Order: sequence, then C-alpha cells, then structure tokens
Amino acid sequence: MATILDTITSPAQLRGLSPEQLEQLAAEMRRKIIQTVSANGGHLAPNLGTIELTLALHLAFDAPRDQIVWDIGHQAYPHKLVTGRAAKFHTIKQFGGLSGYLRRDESPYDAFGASHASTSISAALGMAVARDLEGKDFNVVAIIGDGALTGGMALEAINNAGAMGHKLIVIINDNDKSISDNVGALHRHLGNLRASPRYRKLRAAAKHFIEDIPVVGDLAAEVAGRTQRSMKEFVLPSKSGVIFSELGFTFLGPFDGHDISLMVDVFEKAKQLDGPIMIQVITRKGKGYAPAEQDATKFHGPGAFDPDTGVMIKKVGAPPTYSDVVGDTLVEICKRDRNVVGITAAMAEGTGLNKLRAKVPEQYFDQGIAEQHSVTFAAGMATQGIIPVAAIYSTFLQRAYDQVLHDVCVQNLHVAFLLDRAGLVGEDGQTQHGLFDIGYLRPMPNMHLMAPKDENELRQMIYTAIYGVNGPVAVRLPRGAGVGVEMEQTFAPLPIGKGEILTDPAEADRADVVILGYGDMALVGKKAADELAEEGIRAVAVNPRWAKPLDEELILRLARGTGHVITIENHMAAGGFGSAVLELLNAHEVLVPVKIIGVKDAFIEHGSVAKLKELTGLTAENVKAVARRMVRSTVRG
Ligand SMILES: Cc1ncc(C[n+]2csc(CCOP(=O)(O)OP(=O)(O)O)c2C)c(N)n1
Repeated sequence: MATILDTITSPAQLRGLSPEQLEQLAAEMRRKIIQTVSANGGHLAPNLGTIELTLALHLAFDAPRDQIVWDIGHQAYPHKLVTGRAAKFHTIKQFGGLSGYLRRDESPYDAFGASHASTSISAALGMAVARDLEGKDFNVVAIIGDGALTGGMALEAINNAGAMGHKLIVIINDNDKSISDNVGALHRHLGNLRASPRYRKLRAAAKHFIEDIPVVGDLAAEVAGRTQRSMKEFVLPSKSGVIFSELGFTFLGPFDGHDISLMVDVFEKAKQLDGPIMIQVITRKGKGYAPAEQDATKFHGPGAFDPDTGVMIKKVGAPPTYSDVVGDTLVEICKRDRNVVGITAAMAEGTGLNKLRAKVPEQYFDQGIAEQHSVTFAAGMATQGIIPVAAIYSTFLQRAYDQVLHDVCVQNLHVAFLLDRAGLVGEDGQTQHGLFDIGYLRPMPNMHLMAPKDENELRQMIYTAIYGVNGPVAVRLPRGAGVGVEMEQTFAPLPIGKGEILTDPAEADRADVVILGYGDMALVGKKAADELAEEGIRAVAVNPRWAKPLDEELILRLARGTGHVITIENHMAAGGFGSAVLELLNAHEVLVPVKIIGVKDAFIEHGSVAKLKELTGLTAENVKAVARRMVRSTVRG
C-alpha cells in the first residue's frame, strides 16, 4: 500500500497534511529508518529522535530558501526523507548511494556539509551576516546537539553571534546524550534549565506569556487556542540566569521536541523575533524503538541488526578489533602504572576507552567533543610527569593541528596519540577517512610515528609509545578487526626507527624490488611479494613500523641493492610514508625508481573498505602490477 512518505518529494507538501497525517508520516519515517539502518548499518538513535523536529522545521521554514544547518548531519536522515531522497534512502552509505551525512552536492536542501561536530553555529552566522550584507530576507537556522555544544567552535560561535546581534535561530536538540553520556558544565546547565522550578512556574504562566509575545497578525490568538499541553510548554524568554541569555541570545524553552504543532508554533514565533535566538528542545534518542531508547549508546551508530529483536548481527569468531586491543592494553598498563592515563574526546566506545572507563575510571578522562582542548589538556598533564595517552580518531585530530604542534611538539612533551580509524573507513565516507595524519604529523619536529602490521604489533606499539619513547608519539591504527594473529602476553618495547623484513631475510639483498608496506599495508606488500615469487620476480617485503624516524639503514640498503622501490600506504600519497622514503633517498642521492602507492589527490566517497581499496589501488594486485612494470626489464633467473 502506498504510504504518505512515498508521496513526499518536497517539504512544501508537508503543509498540505493534517495533524493526523503528520503523525502517520512520522511513524512511516520511523519504520523506514529502522528498516534501512538494520540492513545497512548507520546512525539510528539520533535519527529516531529528530523526526518530529524535522517535520516542524520544514513546516515552519521555507527551505531551501531558508537555510537549515544541521550540526554533524548524523541526525538528518529524516531531513533526507522529506527533501526528495526517500526513494533512494535504501542506498544510504553504500557505494554510489546517498551519503550518511549532509552534502551540498547531494541536495539543495543541504545548506552546509559536515560530519565533524560543532560547525553549525559558525556556518549559520556566516550565512546570516552574508544575508544582511546583501540586504536579503530569509531565515537561518542551526540545529546543534547538546553533545556538539561541548566543542570549542560552537562556543566561539555563540560568543561571536551573541555580540554581533544578527538574526539567527539556534536550536539545541537536547537529548541529554553525546554518543556516551554527555559531559561538561554546560551540559549540567542545560539539565538544570530542564529541571528548574523557575521553569515549572513559567510553564504554568505560559498562557499570559503567549498573549504578551509580540507576533505578527493573529498568531497569538491562534496559539492561545491550542491544547493545554502545548500551552504549558511555552516559557518566557529569560532575561537572566540562563547563560545564553547573558551572552546576548533570546532564550526560549525547553519545549517537547516530539510535539510537532508545539514546535511549529515556537518556530513561527521565533521567526517574528529579532537578533540571535536560542531554543532548547528536548528529544529522546532512539524515540519509538524500544531497544534504542533503552541503550541509545549501542544504537547510536550500529552495524546491521535484527529489527525485531534489536540483536546485533556479529561475525562469530572474528578477531578483536584494533580499538578493542587499545582498550585492553590500556587497562592492563594503567592497572599497574598510576602515571598512565587515557583521554578521549567523546569517543569512549569508538576508541575502546570504554574498557578503561569501566576498569580504571580514575585514570580515564572524557573531555567532550573537544579535540583541541583534549590535546592541550594532555600536554599539561605531561608537564607534571603523567603519561597521557590520547585516543582520537585520525580524522578528528585534524581539529587539533596547532595544539599538537605548539603545545606538544615544540615543548617536546611525552604525549602518546593513538589514532583510530586511520586509513579508509568505508561507509562514513569523505569527511571521515583518516587519510591525512602522516601528512600533518610527519613535518613536526620531535614527533615519532608508528603503524602496526597487525593487532599484536599494535599492543607492542602502545607499550613502546608509553615506555620506549620520550616525547610526542603517534600510533595509527585502522578501523575494524585485526588479522587474527596470536597475542603475545608479555610486553616488549620495539626499537625506535627499526623495521622488519617479512620475506626471507637471506634473500633480501638479491631481490629485484623492495616493497615497503606501511601499517596495515605491510601484509598486502608481503602477499604481493609471495605471489610475485611464483612469477619469478624476487621481491623483498618490509614492514617499516616507523614513518618517523625511518629505518634509514635498512631502506637505503635495500633500495641500493634492488634498484626498485615500491611504497604502499593507506593514506594520501602526498606527504605520507612514501614521501618520507623519497626524501630519504633524495638526501642520500640514491637515484632509483620509486613508486608511491597511496590515495591520489581527491576526496574518497563512501563504500565498503574493500571496494574503496580496490578503487584506490591499495591491493596486492596493484602492487604486483607496479612491480612487474618496474622490474620487467631486469628480471633475473
Ligand atoms: C569533531 C568531532 N569529534 C567527534 C565526533 C564523533 N561524534 C559523532 S556524533 C557524536 C555525538 C554528538 O552528540 P550530539 O551532538 O548531542 O548529537 P546526538 O547524537 O546526541 O543527537 C560524536 C561525538 C564528530 N562527529 N566530530
């Protein structure tokens, strides 16, 4: 049977629906999101919480003329569903399909692209100021979660917007959660606003208040006639006691973010007010799907699951993930050494640090979605003799470039970074691939860089980063499961700047080509070398372990001996491991052909990691093809 959702190709159509039809549409959207995410994986709980908010936004505002700016965009599936993308929704996050986030090149309704947190208010303020400069007249609305509000950029933008005074509507989608429980004093403040007796009193007085708010036309009377439930949710714009009011915003709320007509009234009212306006709406993460309501953290961004039971579909017997190894190793080390601490920027589950939170909570710190602060906080701890281990996704550490450089590296402080999700991450696409970290960290003096070939080596590298290095050090690790090797029980620090030969070392100096596969590409290089041997091409495969310092002695020797060098890395070709090798050969005037295999100068789309590796040439097949081309004329034996 055709659904209402099937008929919606533009948000303007929503205005023709009755309140009952809107409720039905919300239910259909919920079903669609649960069905799709249970099959594809994706963000679930955040999207189930924003369905009514989205409908109200598109009823009250006239997108794409009015600019609707979602922070992060992981909660914008409902927005996709009502902006002409319902028919393609089943392709979300799949190769060639819809993005899991918002993109200006995907839809005119996506006013600003994102996936990294806390950008919405800055972007919206920029739009509002541009609008006023050009003498135009449209609304700009930013929707930001209480979690994303912990990011420094959001606070910088509020500071700026409150003083500039331009008309701008900021909606706080307050569900009391980040991925884990939210943290911070501002979060406590929002909680107090929700609970304060002052607001309860104001709710009771809402009727008078609504009549008093100056609005255009007959809206006040119409609003006053609505149900008691809607009425009591209205509260006065506060003049004091609310931090955002003190900073120059008109503050409205809190309101029930699942009450469509109430929110439409509030947004209509906000349209009539001047200057920066902030509206707190309360939503429930996972709304309408019991397993997600009960465990919003688990259902924040699940893989495939059974929609009837909420049970995750897991591969049985899969090796531990690299993040699991981070968590287990840190627990082991922190238990025996009170000087070591783990730091996360709101990514306890993603980085494995939730294990540390559970087992050694006094040596665990969640600083919120605040990578810059987390890094300098770590630097401060390091000045006092603590060894901080900051576990941050490669893509999110991009935020803290200067903090790593200025606060950690210049002062040569011993901070260990564990860069999770380094390399291609797959379905999260463009903005989330960890393809830039070697490039941004390698030029920094004092920095040490490592990447493991497997999960056991990761364990030893974490130990080495903590006890074997005295200064800034970063270990990059890929997304997902390890390769299934045996885990050594004892720790042994790895020598700094020393790689290992993976093929027969006795044959290394007689080889035709050396393949240097960095990190998770080491075993790809080894596979290629083994298969090339069957074709009569002698290749020596090396696991370099370190991108900085390089194993200069080994690389120079093998480059000179073989006369052909191939490097491969799960990273941009520009500025990465291969570039380091080229710089080394250049410095020593070793003029041999070098082929760097890495990601070319483009942002990589979403799709499975395997598919993306194939597309970018990060495969043994490609290494073999390159090796054949390079050494064909010199094959011996
Ligand atoms: C800079 C940055 N760090 C970390 C993340 C990972 N991340 C994605 S969603 C999320 C939680 C956001 O919480 P909130 O804004 O409250 O939205 P909710 O999911 O609760 O709706 C985090 C930490 C990110 N997107 N960007």
